Amino acid sequence: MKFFCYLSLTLFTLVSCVNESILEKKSLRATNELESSWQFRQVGKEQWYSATVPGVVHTDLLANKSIEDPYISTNEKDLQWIENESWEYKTTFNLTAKQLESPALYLNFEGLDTYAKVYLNDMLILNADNMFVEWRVDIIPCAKEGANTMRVVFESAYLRGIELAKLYPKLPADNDKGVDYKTSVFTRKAPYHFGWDWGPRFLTAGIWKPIFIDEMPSMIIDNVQYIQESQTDTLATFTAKVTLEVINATAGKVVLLDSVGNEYAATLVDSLKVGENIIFIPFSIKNPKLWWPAGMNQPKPTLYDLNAVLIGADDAVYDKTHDRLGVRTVELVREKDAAGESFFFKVNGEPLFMKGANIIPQDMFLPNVTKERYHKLVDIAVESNMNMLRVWGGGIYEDDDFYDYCDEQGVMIWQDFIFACSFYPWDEQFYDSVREEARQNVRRLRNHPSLAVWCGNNEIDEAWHRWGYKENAKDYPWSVEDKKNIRKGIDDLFFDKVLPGVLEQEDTTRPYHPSSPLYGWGDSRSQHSGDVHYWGVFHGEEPFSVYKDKPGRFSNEYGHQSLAGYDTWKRWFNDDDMVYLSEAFKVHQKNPKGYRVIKDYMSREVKFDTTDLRDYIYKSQLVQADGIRIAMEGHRQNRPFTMGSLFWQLNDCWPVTSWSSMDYPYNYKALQFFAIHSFAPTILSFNFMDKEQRVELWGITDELTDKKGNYELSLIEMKSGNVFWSEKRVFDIPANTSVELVNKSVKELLDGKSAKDYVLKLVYNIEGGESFSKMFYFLPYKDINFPAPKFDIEYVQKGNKVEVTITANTLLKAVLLESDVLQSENPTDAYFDMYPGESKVITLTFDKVYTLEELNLRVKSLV
Ligand code: BMA
Repeated sequence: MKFFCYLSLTLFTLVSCVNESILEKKSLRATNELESSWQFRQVGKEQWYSATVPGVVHTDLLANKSIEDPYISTNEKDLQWIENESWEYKTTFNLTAKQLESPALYLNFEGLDTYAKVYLNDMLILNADNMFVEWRVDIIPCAKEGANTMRVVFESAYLRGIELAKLYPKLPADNDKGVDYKTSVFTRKAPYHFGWDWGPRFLTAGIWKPIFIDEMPSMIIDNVQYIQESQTDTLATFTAKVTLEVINATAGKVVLLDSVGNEYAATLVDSLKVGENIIFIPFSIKNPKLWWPAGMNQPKPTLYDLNAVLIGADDAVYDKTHDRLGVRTVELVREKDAAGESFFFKVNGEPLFMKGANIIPQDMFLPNVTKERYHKLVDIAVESNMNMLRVWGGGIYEDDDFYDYCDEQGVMIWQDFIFACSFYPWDEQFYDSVREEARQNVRRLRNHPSLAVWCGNNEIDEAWHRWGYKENAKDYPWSVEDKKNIRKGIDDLFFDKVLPGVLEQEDTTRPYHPSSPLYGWGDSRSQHSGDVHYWGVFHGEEPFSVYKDKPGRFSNEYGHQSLAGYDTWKRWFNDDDMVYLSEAFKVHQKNPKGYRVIKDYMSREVKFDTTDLRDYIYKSQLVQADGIRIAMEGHRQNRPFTMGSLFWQLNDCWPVTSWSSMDYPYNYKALQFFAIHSFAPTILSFNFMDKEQRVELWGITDELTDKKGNYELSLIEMKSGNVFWSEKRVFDIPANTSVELVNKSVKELLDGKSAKDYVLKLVYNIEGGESFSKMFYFLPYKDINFPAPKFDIEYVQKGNKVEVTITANTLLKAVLLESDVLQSENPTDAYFDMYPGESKVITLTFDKVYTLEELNLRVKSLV
């Protein structure tokens, strides 16, 4: 039942009165995590084993040494039996008479993966079927004082998926992605668990999020939405939409307080009804400090603590919530223009270029993803000068810790709902489950200032229009009716009904984009309208230079594969796996084209020999990084036509050959080091127009102030460093723009010198900021006569760190410091070029102190 209490009823606005004591008061609502000793077993077997909650069956089996580590070597293949079984978890917990006297006593399951029957004292209390939903059950009817036993029985999601699939025409099992869509789309379980083109198949089951005992007083705060109404330099106004759940109360006061108890506003309601009561409370923040994304040369994002406290007529505190607000506006500007339709974000009224990457879940076994790991991921994004991450629709809605930290660090989030690359059921029962999932997750995430846009799904509209299913009567013998139904499912879920309906109710403050991208990359409209996933490079096997010709308006997926680092493989592979194309390497490459595409692109750029695995890996990473740099910087050069560049993909979920810029869990590939520079707020950037044989130099800044500086461009001989010609200039880049500084033909630049032996050297200084150097090579590396590398090297050991100073005597291309001991952190830099005479200090970190003999440090570079 809904009951709206408007402010006109009774309102106190007790500005600047301090209410610290309210914040300190204990709430009558008590939640306790159920951490009691859990056990689990395979259904049908006698033996119980100890279990960890939150957890999943794979990690419990591993902890009990019942299986080998799923990530090692070819173990994935041997562990597929787990998904066919049912698994049972049990525990015993005590309840007191006082707890049982609560107006309601709930068990809150924050997440069950996925088909779970929950029994309390042998009574069925819950039948769960969606891993993205939080379940809540009042246990008073079947709980007792003293010991209570709870059992949770998980049925195989795969077998359930097969049963559900029988009710529908055959839906795509896209071999291109190696994904078992035919069962995954019927189950509301993380799609990537069923396998993806960078992920193994592990259909986990288990209590993947905490369980709480929730002692309810007679009324609670069910949820609060903070809606920003207006923003000026002197005032930001908000409305708090507070939803109370009342079991048995008639009056209550909601007070909004800051972190030290200063009151923003308070509302007394004296006509509460049993059930849902919605209260609107306006309040304001004077002289607000704005929330800005990272990398704008703005202060760290400001967050305002908002505590909502529910106080009863007896003056007791019944319930509290805590949120942190950011004062900011975010608009997604999609306007028709001469070229097509724009797609860019305006933050606080400023059009901002979005730089970043797509993320996938950080692990196959989600309970392993801790708060620290979320922080690490976001820290890396910020260090890499990213201001946006896309939470991709084949994974999960991430944990609160992730969004909290993005709020703090100024990383904007593009949030897909969890649907990807296929077609989903079109019946009301499925829609209801999705509605509940969406409603809960929107409520959970909508107060985060970092959340910039909701997106219905990944590539589903594109799949319908362009992936050939509906034309492929042989594999998909769909009747006219089937096709109508499948399209109706897409329209209902994403365009017309289900998700738009939930957002209409729960969050109208953000833009909604029904399906990403707007048009598929093979459709020419994708180049001038909306967001684009440009896969002509890699999947279409076009050259990297196409990135410059086809930058799109907002490029939110593009990528190229490389192998994980040598040390990463060493960690997860046995010695005899460490051979190119060994069975283990094949198991850890899920792209159906195997290693062929990587190899083909490498042959275009470098000389290599697959028998030297270390060298092959190093070059695969260099080729990936160079290719993606063309896109990252090309997109930025092309602003304001192009206003976003999010590459595919930042992270991996296990050790694998993939499109990632760092391998599992956080080892930087060459691409990560390149991203740090290519996404830096202000850069000078080369562009090679290969058809015209011209070289451009661009000045780009995303900062909101004009940038000045100077640069020296010279043609040098790689072997000696001798300067053939050189010019010094100052530059001036107006705020938030890119400008062309140089545009010359290769002929003019080389002036008779050989492209095999000469290189353009650029050194630039940004006024009041940093200095950079970079090279431009006129030919693919395989055609260049790199000189035999000559350098001086010095080491200074500081505990477990080694500072390495390298001074180049010849040009050094793509320098990587290798060692015999695994580094425990990423080096401070790698894959950089050095011109003759240049010195650079790199710090390496190890888990303890080693002698230089043990480390056996080596300088690798491209020859
Ligand atoms: C994109 C993503 C993923 C996939 C990636 C690489 O389209 O949406 O489905 O992993 O391509 O193929």
